[in-house]
Amino acid sequence: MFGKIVSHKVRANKIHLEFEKNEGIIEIISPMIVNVFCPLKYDNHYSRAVEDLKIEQCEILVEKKDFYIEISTEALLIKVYDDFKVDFYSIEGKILCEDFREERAPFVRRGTISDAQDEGHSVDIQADKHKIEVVKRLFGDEKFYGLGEKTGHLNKRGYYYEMWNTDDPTPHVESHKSLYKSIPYFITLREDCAFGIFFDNTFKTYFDMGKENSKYYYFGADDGNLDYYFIGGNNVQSILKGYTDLTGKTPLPQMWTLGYQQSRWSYSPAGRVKEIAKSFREKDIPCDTIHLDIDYMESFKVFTWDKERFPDEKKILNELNEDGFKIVTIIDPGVKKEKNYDIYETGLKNGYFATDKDGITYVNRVWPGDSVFPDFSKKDTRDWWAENQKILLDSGVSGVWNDMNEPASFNGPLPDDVQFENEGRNTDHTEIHNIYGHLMSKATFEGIKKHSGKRPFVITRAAYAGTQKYSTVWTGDNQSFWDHLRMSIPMLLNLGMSGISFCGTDVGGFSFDCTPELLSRWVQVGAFTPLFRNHSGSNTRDQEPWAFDEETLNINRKYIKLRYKLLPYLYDLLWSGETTGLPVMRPLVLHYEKDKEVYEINDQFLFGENILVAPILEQGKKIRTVYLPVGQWIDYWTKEVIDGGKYILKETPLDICPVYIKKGSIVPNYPEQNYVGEKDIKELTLDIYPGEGQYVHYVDDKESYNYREGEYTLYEFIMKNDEEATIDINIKHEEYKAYDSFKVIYNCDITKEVYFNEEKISFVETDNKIEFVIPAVSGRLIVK
Ligand code: MIG
Repeated sequence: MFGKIVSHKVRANKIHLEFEKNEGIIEIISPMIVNVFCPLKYDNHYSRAVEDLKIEQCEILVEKKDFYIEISTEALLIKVYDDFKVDFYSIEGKILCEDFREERAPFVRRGTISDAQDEGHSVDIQADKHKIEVVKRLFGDEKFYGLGEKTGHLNKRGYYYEMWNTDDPTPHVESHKSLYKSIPYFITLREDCAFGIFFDNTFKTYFDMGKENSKYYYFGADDGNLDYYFIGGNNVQSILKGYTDLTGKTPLPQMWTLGYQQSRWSYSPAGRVKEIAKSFREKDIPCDTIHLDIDYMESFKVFTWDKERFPDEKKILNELNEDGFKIVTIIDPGVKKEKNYDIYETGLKNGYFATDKDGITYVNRVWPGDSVFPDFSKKDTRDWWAENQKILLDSGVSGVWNDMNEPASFNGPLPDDVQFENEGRNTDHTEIHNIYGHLMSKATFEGIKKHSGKRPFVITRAAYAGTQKYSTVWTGDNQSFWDHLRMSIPMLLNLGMSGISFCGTDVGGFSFDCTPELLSRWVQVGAFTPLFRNHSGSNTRDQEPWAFDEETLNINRKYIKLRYKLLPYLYDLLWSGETTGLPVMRPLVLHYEKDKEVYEINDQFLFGENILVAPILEQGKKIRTVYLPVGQWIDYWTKEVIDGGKYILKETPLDICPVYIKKGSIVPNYPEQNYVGEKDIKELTLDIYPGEGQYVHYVDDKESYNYREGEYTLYEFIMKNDEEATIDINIKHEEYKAYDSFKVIYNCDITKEVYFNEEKISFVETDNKIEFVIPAVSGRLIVK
């Protein structure tokens, strides 16, 4: 495809290579990040994921050697050979990533496919050669993480996936090569080194992570440019930072979006929505949000209300808002083809819809019947769609849920030849498919931002790399299966490893009937997932926290209340994630990458750095092993201090989800509330697990962008634990009126005296802990 290197030129941060048959460019983005590019289709990246490519000026050395061109930054050494083979080394000379020089050689496969298929078996077939293909050598010590929303386990090594946004209602199992989202990015962890590869190509892409043969792995595409980023780093965390520096960070959301959310297909009519709201308050279960699925619309026409079911939507939404409920409405991309329906007419008049190859508006069937599809690849269409969000906001809607945006239709994916404007580079569906939902969420985000001034809440089903900037995601139509609860953990963890911090699954499962036990265990996981929404499909039996029996209700209440208690901690995680790119839900490997024991843990995760969750994912299970990494951990329920670096056994009656707090943690807690903002919280509880540790707590108005102008307050806590324990409290930034006092829960019962700024503080002693109150000012706390 390339042939021999003919010449090379250095232009600023780019090394242009001329090969016999093609050209290639190595672009140094930063000392750690390198782009490998060949303009097979376009002369430039025209990326939909990397919207603001920042080049870090750095020293680059380029030298021609006998058989290759050597490029070095202060962190990486890159060797480019004939045929555009590129090898990456650390600056110390350790080989990190090497192009495979031989031909692909699949493991042996025998028998005839057609016989098996005739009998109805689904069979894996041998993947062809792809138009674009980069094959890398497997050294044998690789673990792969990321690739967005895939079925299977945490480590993707040994499996094959495709990136082609897919709405497949059959139960998601390991043979699904693609689901709703396409995030062509993965992290490779090897012994003593790690790196990321982001293949920024929106066509259908292919990722074989060593399935075809254990000597190599590859990624390929049907079309587009050869355009991938090699992201080096000292550890997995810094790679995630590098990737999100490119594609964007999950922004801090409004705090209410982190509360509990209740959904169903569909709460309708208005009276039913009111009934649901009332039940939450009556049954003493906190809840912030109720979702309206497709039946609130008139004939499924987007941006309309069914006037029979919701005769006065403004009035009812206003009443719900006053009771502390936010309303989120679903919006699909398909616009009903109907004369005099103004969304359709306006779109048609302005050429906002995708067309067939003859330029005629393309029509397919979705919920509204014959529908047309906005061309979100075009800025004018996005601006128009953004304006339409105002219609919802004016009705009192607080967030928008984008569904069916793979895009899906009742006849499967749109045909390949549907035409899109693509900002002047006219193209067809094969290029736009994987970014359709991404661009729809971008439009939705921008509209809500413009018209509300607040941090938008958008939920999308389809996504591409970088969607985290605009939207939270849910993992689509799972089923009320234990298998799906189990699989949700690695799926969400890998979404987090792919930059999407704010994600969740339908708690309780979407299709099929949930059981009381499954809902009880699922809500225990949900309490620790960033998006905490119970949703279920049409015709499945009721799945609200109270739908079954007293025991299930109590368990739901217990864990939803725990979630509300932890809200300030969760909010801190999202705030810090804006800088670090680290997700809320983390595989243990993100913090303990030197510990081989954690590489394949599929059934435990960290909720931020300080809280380890080891949920029950099997029916009837009343005891489980938990791996505690090195250090000391405190059982959240019993307060027992346990040495880590080993497996322990934990008994798990139905109301216990094993949770451990790292020694040296300070966990901020809120008092009980029915919904975010119900109380003006003037006293923050600090749940302290004595030891060495630091914590930063962030406070702002919970909804606006004023924090970006500096309107926030930061408390820093530095805890030392020598003879006597000291906690230094420093207010690092104070431009938002936060707390008057801290209520300290100090989880240690051998205390004799407490001093704050040298003043003696009285405390009460309860089992295993003491409690006292101090003013929320800078100072030194001493516990003897
Ligand atoms: O064809 O709007 O994944 O959450 O409830 C089904 C109805 C369309 C699929 C979504 C699901 C939603 C449902 N939707």
